[in-house]
Amino acid sequence: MQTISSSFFIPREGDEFNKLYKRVRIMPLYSFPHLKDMNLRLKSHVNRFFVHIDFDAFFAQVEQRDNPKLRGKAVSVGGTGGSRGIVMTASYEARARGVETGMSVVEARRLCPELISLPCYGPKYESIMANLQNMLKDYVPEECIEQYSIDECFIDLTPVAKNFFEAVSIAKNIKANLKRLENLTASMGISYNKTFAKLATKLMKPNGLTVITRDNEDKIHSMPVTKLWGVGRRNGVRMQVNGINTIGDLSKAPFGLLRKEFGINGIVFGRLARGEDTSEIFRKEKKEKSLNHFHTLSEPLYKSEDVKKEIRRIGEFICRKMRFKELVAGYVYLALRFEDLTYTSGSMKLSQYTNDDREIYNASMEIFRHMRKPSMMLQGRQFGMGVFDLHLDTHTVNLNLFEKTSSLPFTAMDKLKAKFGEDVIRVGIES
Ligand code: TTP
Ligand code: MG
Ligand code: MG
Repeated sequence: MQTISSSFFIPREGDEFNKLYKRVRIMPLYSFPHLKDMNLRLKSHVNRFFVHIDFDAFFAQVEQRDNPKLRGKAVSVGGTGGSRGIVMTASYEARARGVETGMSVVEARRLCPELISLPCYGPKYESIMANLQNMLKDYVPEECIEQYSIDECFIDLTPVAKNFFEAVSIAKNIKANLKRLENLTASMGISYNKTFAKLATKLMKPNGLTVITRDNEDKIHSMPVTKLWGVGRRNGVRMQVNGINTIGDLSKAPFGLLRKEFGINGIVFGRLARGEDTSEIFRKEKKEKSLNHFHTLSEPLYKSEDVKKEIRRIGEFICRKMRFKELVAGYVYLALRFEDLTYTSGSMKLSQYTNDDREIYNASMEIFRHMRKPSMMLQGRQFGMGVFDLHLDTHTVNLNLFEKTSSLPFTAMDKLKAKFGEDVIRVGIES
């Protein structure tokens, strides 16, 4: 996939602002490991290597990068660029003056009169994370990368690192590459589980890199318990009442007490504090793992020509469904049931995730070439076609806009089809 520099985006202000503001995802995609995410059967959870990356003063750092006049100054992002609004983040210079996330810009100005308040430009920040995700694919398979929030991700280095020494050298390489690619700094935490990696990142900011092994866990244990993900302010207060102030205290608390006070979450908190987070990389996938369409043919098929037409018709229908749901597929399959109820089918891995009519058609025709064909003597009675290994299309949608090869105007066609029916317009697939 092509990588575009995020500085490509030109900030827009005024009326556009509200729209852009809404596009920034503030909530994490995923909160914290649940009991169901823990692989409780995993016996050895110590020989794993996770890296957590979190950009430093993310939105503010990006704005300072793109406008040299803002460097070294107290800058906040959020609000309308004037005095209204809330501080989403502040540069380290502004933080030194007491400006914090969540303050109103008015309040922040009171603490720091020279504060420069800037509007937030969501698509730019999102594209930086997309570029980082893309870059990480040079280090590990995609399944080992988890985007956790707009400025954070986890990487499971277990398949590529034999020990902490190797994990650290890969992490350093990623850091240097990120600086080169985006000219931004991020802090990193490395540990044998995701929870400790995430906590480790907080230990050294900005531009830090902290390694937590079994031998220096006391660094994590001395952190306040409220730093643990999932322990909010309310839980934090209840823990303090029970004498649990640090993560170390939590790691020593009896499970009976934790269960009584916090229910099943208490057990999870206890395990996380003990370094027993056995959760894996979590990938955001849509529930629908497949989309398919089967139907009994009104007229039995026997000519390859007719099968071809059917493939095209159903393929377009499935692709339109995928585009509507913003999904892309990794596999396509085809099935044909004959009059004698025997059955032939085949599937194929697509060369890249797609919802493009032409690619699905070409792949399906390739499958068909290897399938048993209907004939006059044994006609096809039921036709089925489907796609699976579905993923959300976010990256492709954003980045394809900048690719040189023009894509077909599928969205416009989809609208026409929805209005006038499937046959109104057809792509010249067999070019
Ligand atoms: P954070 O990683 O929490 O903060 P940060 O990157 O600004 O600073 P740090 O160096 O401490 O990591 O959040 C990432 C971005 O998300 C942040 O730049 C602004 C945005 N954000 C919000 O819009 N609202 C919020 O409540 C928080 C916490 C962050
Ligand atoms: Mg950050
Ligand atoms: Mg963050």
